[in-house]
Amino acid sequence: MYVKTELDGNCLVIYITNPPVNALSQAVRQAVVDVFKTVETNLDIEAVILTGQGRFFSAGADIKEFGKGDLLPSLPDVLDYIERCRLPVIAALPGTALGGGLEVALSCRYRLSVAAAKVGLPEVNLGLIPGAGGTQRLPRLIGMKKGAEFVTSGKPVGAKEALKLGIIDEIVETDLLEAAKAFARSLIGTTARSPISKMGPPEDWDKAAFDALMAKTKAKARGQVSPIAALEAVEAACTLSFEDGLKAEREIFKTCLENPQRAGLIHAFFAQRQAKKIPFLEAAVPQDVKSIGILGAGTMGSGIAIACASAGYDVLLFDAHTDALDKGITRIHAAFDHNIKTGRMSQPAAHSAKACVTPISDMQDLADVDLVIEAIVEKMDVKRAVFEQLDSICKSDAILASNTSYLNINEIAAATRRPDRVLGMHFFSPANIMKLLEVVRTEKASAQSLATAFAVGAKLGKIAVLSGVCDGFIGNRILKTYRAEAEFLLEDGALPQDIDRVMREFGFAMGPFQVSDLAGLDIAWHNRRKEDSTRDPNARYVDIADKLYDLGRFGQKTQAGWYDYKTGDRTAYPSPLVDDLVIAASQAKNITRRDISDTEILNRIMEAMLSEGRAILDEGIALKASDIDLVMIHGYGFPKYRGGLMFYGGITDK
Ligand code: 3H9
Repeated sequence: MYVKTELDGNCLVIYITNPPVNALSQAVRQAVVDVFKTVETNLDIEAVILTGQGRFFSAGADIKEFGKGDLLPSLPDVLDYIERCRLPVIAALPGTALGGGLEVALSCRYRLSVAAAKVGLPEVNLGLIPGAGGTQRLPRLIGMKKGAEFVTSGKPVGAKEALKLGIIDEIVETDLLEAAKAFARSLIGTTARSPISKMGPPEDWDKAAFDALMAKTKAKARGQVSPIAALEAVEAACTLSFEDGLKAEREIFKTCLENPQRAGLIHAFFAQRQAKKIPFLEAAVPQDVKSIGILGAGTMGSGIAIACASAGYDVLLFDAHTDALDKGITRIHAAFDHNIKTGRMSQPAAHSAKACVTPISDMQDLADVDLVIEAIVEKMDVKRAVFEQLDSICKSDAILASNTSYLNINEIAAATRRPDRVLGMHFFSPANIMKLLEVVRTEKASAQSLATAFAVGAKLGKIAVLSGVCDGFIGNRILKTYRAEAEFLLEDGALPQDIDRVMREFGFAMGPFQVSDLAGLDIAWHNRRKEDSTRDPNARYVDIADKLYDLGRFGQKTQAGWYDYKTGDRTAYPSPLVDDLVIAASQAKNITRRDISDTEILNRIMEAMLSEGRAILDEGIALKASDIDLVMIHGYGFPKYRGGLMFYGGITDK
């Protein structure tokens, strides 16, 4: 049953009934059309309400149906039935209406909602544009500028904002359906307002303003086509009749549907949902976590503290050095103040988050916390000593997590008497912004401990992915092969600026050498020295970065690294000195430099990463190929519209 109806006197309530989110699958569309046909013939019905069963009005078209051909009736056909209905249809939103869900609501004559409802057109995030009149109706209703914002950002707004914009006519604080019925009955015998399709084009249409918006959208899209396509459809709404605009929208929608970016983005959407589905954690009940101790008030520890406090956890921030602790607290407060300034957080929310963070200089104060996240120096002996100490201080059921980027957490766990409650929670810098969290499964970690880490990750708004223990876990291990191959390419004939350009054109925000200049060549140099004793002496080692370090070229911080920089200017200028160094490095190894095409650069880097990805899968470090995709997208800037590394390489989960 995809639609349920209830007749209350002369008022028909139609419920979309397709749990969990009332997606508008073919069966739902057919059922809605069938009901509307009966409305036409049953003249006892004098008022019609369309609503959703449960907490969603509808999350839009059924994403699983894309790419499966035309499954009739189409959503635009359904909207046609609703709009042409002999009675004015009232949409009653019991919760969220997204994409096609909002388009359905916009085809109704009036819209009422609960206060918790959200509305939005997020199709752009799936590589699509609204394809059932959303780009034509919404700008007519709320104007070109606001309409453009909706379709290009894909961000939903709350009911209050929707009311202000005129998307919703009324927020109902009492019983939604009773209010909707009363509203519908009050219309009987009156002339209802015209449908949105009969409204004139947006009054704020301004070609110059639109062109500026398009230029901004193109710059921001970085290779993704859907935001630009969505804006083109808005232009059609402003310059064509409704019917012609609808045709233009349909054409643009179809082009997006066939673009591989749509498949990549939809893969990423489902990958995110799949990452939570871990067979051996299904039965585990997460522990209750209210308070979190964070060890280390450096950049990473402070970022984690901001994320935890923003999510409402009580945070005890420990650092053995008073200076570092003071700096950490200052950094945290500055971040919350910045959030207020930029409108990301309300003043009361930021103040209460600030109040959640308590600085402590005595580790004994961690005795009662539910979870500890350690973010101190990357030295095994120091970490083992700290975990041994934590083990004796913290209550017996507290979970102890390390934020190490590459150390063997099994060894850290072995320093405690609770190895089942020790695991990795690897955040990415800045930890309050970056979405990725690698939850690292140690040999003895219990299902409950891992489930708890996932639950905390979800509360922090992170995309948590399970990783096994290995050097660098999933992400840094792949990153290492990326960097290594980029450096091999240098010796073989490419220059840093060639490689960086190719990777930017592929969709990364920055190339590997720009990233290296940003992160600091000195830090990477120290990391390499730690690996000297264990590195395979027969492995190919490129020493150009060491030579740059010797010259004091540490990257942006010294205004010289792989590139040259000017004061107050972060532009990376290719450096003749670095070019000479690169050429000299090839000569020193008797490598004859040759022209390396852009295609070779891309293919070699991708193949190096893919080969590591395959090994990570084979070894069981990642459970699924799509988990690797998520790590690369959300931790390393792999373009989401390409679906992630493994998807790009044609490797998907069975
Ligand atoms: C569109 O409408 C195009 C039209 O303009 C034109 C057409 C011609 N379809 O995220 P959750 C599943 S494009 C199918 O874990 P939450 C999801 O996979 C669409 N399935 O819950 C998951 O399944 P499972 C535009 C969907 O509460 C389950 O529902 N709409 C759809 O954290 C629960 O999802 C969007 O882009 C769907 N549309 O978040 C909205 N949506 O249990 C996309 C969800 O098997 N959806 N599922 O893993 C979302 O943003 C979130 O899912 C939502 C709920 C906010 C709705």
